[in-house]
Amino acid sequence: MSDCLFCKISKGDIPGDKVYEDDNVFAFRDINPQAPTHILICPKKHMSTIMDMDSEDEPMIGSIFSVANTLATEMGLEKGGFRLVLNCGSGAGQSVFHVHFHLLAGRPMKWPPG
Ligand code: IU
Repeated sequence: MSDCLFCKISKGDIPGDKVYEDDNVFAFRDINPQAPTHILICPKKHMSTIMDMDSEDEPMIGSIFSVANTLATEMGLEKGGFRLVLNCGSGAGQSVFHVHFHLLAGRPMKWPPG
């Protein structure tokens, strides 16, 4: 989508600190980190929220979990634990309307989230 910030980061039209990219998924460091490690893992396909998903998107969403696994392994996050979070809708805290998972690690996490 032409006016989507994360689509522009995906295409390299605006800078992002990318840590992973393949044909379907990209990941970059959050500009306003909420933990020592805070990465956003996104599909390249533009979807505003997961409510835009259909069944053909299931493999791609599965790939996002594989990417989280790969990054957590590479970055040594498993021992301390990490959180994978998706906000759906402004009421849940979503502010950028391109589907993304937050990978957060490096500090104690509380439950429930605020
Ligand atoms: P949210 O779940 O939609 O609230 O998450 C959006 C995230 O995108 C949030 O953590 C922002 O700090 C982050 N972000 C970014 O990394 N780069 C940007 O240019 C903008 C937002 I705008």
